[in-house]
Amino acid sequence: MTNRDRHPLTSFHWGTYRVEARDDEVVALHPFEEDPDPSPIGQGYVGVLNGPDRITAPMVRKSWLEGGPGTAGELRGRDDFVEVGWDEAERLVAAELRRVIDAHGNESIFAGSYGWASAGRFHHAQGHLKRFLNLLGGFTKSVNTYSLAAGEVILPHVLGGAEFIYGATSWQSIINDCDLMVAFGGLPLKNAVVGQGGVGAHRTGPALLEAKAAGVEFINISPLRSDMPEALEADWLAPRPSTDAALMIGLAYVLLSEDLADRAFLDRYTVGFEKFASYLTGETDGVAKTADWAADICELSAETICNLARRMAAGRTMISVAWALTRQDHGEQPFWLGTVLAAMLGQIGLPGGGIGFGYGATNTVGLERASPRFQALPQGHNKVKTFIPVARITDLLENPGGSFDYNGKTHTYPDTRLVWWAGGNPFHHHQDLNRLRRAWARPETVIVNDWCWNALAQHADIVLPCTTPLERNDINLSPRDPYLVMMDQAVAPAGQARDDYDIFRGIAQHLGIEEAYTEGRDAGEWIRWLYDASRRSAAQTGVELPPFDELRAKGWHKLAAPQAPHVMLEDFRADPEAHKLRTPSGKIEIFSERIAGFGYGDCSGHPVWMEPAEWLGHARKGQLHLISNQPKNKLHSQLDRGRFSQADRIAGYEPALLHSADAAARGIRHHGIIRVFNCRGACLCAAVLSEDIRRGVIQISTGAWADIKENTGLCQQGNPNVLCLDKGTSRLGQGPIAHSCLVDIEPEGSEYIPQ
Ligand SMILES: Nc1nc2c(c(=O)[nH]1)N[C@H]1C(S)=C(S)[C@@H](COP(=O)(O)OP(=O)(O)OC[C@H]3O[C@@H](n4cnc5c(=O)[nH]c(N)nc54)[C@H](O)[C@@H]3O)O[C@H]1N2
Ligand SMILES: Nc1nc2c(c(=O)[nH]1)N[C@H]1C(S)=C(S)[C@@H](COP(=O)(O)OP(=O)(O)OC[C@H]3O[C@@H](n4cnc5c(=O)[nH]c(N)nc54)[C@H](O)[C@@H]3O)O[C@H]1N2
Ligand SMILES: [Mo]
Repeated sequence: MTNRDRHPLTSFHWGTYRVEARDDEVVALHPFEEDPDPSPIGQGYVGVLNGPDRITAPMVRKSWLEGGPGTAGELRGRDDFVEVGWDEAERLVAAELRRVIDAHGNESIFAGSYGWASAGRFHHAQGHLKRFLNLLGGFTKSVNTYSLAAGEVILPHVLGGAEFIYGATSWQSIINDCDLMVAFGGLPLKNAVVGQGGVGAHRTGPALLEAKAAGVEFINISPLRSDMPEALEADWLAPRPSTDAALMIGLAYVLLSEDLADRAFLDRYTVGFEKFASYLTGETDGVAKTADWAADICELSAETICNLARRMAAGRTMISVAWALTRQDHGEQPFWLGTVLAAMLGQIGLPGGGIGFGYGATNTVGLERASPRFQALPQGHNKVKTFIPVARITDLLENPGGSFDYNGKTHTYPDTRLVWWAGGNPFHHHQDLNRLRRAWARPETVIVNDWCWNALAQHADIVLPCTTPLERNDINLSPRDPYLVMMDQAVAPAGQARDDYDIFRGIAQHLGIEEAYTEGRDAGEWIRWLYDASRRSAAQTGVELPPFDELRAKGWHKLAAPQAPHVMLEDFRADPEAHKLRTPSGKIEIFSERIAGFGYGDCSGHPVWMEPAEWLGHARKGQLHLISNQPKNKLHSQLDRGRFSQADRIAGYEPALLHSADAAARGIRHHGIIRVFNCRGACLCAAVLSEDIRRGVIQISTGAWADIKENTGLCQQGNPNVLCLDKGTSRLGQGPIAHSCLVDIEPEGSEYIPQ
């Protein structure tokens, strides 16, 4: 064992590291020796734990403290904070919970609290928040994710479950048997560094190189060339953003008209193809969805579309549809259409072929691994039935008593009095932040657990400072990763920061529910309890885990990979009667009677092309399509102020990538400061000129900490969510549509007026 191997291990969503600390300061994070392709993102922790953005004591917003709940909500984000002791903070929170529950009921507490928090099985912020509030009678929750809400809602209708997202055919199967990988939204390695719950060893980068070496060819369909690693020598097709549905329909038309569709597969394994075929040929609406029709919409040539369809039919083809394509208007359609295309090719359930949802979106998709069931912290029971689709947060706050549609039913927004967020950052993740900010003024109380002064903490009334994974013991026990890692505390907590568990325990004491909340265990005892229970349940599925003390001594354990490469829907293909899908027909639903029965104009019985709310097809002169994709140098907004993320800033500004010709037309120079704006807001960025982005598109990564304090609607920091549209994908999925957004740009300080 070298000196380095003696440093304690810890896991983050972006990798596992050995942490070198001196005098309670983290000085370096060394890659885990098992990781062939480590990520540098972890370096962002060096220097921030005791830095200027750390929250070191419980804080209460001044007006709220002086005037009580409901005072001057419009000052949130601009008010001063007053430091209080833990005891006072606990008493204030306990009393406010009592008041709100007694006067307005539990449904007036919104604790949907979406977000990625940190890796670690026990110290999962949302898990504790929910367990705690359930003991008090519950709260209004949120359903689905920002990642792919529309996908999570459509797939059960089409394939009978959302588990296919993480149940993709393995990389090894692609390496062995695939000829062509067609990736709508690319295979961005920048995203594959991340895996929710923690990553032991990075697999996607090496797997792609193995596939290339084995002769797999790649097609990158994306506005960005960089969405496919250069080494894959992919063909790059750059359709207009938010038009992949039209492109897929054009491809389907070519397969149908050139008799390339596998009729035997469609007959045996799917329902409703004939109805979709009538739409393709124009029998239903008088418009044939030919390659020329698609070419007009997505601005690829008809020849390109025909050739792609023929190439897909010529060998074993894996279609990948990025999660990003669900985060656009009508985001249900690309997952549905990708499935229809794969069904027409007749390759679903064959090694190396068919469809995968979001290869490259995380390290998890395609990873060879066993999936034992691990024990989670018991959450108790939420008696409250009200919920929101996760991205309807602003609607909830604006519209108490209002109704919304979701997946076939109509529901009502409760009257929210108290918002509690732990482990997520809506001032990062939500669209149209200026609108969110106005709605955010309405609740009487906002409580936030976080460790740093990001825009969310600044917009709270009561701020409860928590620890980071480096300041506590935990265990990385993710069913989506083969590595189990003991996460050992590396440094003492900064200031008065506490584990979320202890934050809730303290408040529970004031409410007389401490024993019910802790069940008499401290954090260490809970971690052992979680592990022992996981070990027992893994053993039931034939997976042997080492005893806790053995794991602790070694630091990590790797689960054996399954022997045969996993092929999604292999069973169904082998015997569709014995392995019926959980759809109403038991088959793949190209036409869904159930969805048709909902009567939604924006999601009908079979997949179709619909114009997005914002796209280049109806842009005003000068407008560009904004792609606000995931940042390569961090996870969402986490560690934005860290040195790794800040190193990519240009004179302090967030980079915005645009085509050199688009820049020249507007008098914008490389690294010039630009104002990016639309009717919803504006932000400042530094222009980066390139030929590797489609013309008419501008790209700004998400993640910059919103700085919208001054009520001007302008974010100095370059957070694209001041620009993005806040609207549901459809009445079915109600997912976020961040990627369907038009903007104008101008050199900062110019008088340029858009026409
Ligand atoms: N425009 C645009 N917007 C997007 C997207 C996009 O593509 N474009 N993508 C969307 C997607 S896919 C997602 S998943 C969301 C992500 O949105 P979020 O998951 O909300 O973003 P994070 O920055 O990861 O927020 C996690 C927060 O938890 C805090 N935290 C970390 N560890 C702990 C802990 O132990 N305890 C507590 N209490 N807090 C902790 C962090 O400091 C941070 O504030 O963003 C969405 N927003
Ligand atoms: N480094 C890093 N990795 C991450 C994350 C992170 O914050 N940082 N976040 C993680 C999370 S929570 C998630 S959900 C996943 C998300 O994974 P994805 O959803 O795949 O992420 P994005 O980066 O938004 O989008 C991928 C690419 O799709 C392309 N794209 C956007 N719109 C269109 C379109 O209309 N058509 C086509 N053809 N292409 C389009 C964009 O160029 C973009 O780069 O990433 C995960 N991985
Ligand atoms: Mo996500």
